[in-house]
Amino acid sequence: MATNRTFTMIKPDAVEKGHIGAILEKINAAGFRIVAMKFTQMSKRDASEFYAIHKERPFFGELVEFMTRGPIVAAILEKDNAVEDFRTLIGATNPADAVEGTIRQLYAESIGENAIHGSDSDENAEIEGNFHFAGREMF
Ligand code: 3AN
Repeated sequence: MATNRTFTMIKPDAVEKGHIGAILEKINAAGFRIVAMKFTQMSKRDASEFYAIHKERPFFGELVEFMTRGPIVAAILEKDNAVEDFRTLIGATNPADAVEGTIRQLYAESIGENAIHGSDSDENAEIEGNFHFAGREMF
């Protein structure tokens, strides 16, 4: 099913620095509606499962450590063309390459600690959203 929803996480680095409010402001200003949201912390097991697709990558251990070191905000967002428009709003994976005004250009430190996640396809939005909001029938 093509959806008008995507999934996001405000990552531990951005939460630690107090950027939750500013990031949510940008998300709302860009026309996304928050349809589900929670403040939570991932366990090592959660993060390993969530990022299983990257398990052979050299940065996998670092990624799991980082994503579990503090709380995150997980949310499901709705807007026409949500997945693609949200990827545009957050900017490139490496903040050094992110376009001016994007969330990663404004709030991210590095490719490893890059402030925010956005699903890269409708299919992954559904998988990732259901991972964090199981049983809520968001997709
Ligand atoms: P995106 O989050 O932009 O879709 P992916 O799917 O390539 O990027 O990577 C998933 C996550 O893995 C990134 N958000 C980032 O935190 C981490 N990551 C990607 N590449 C690297 C890298 N070279 N070194 C450390 N962490 C990385």
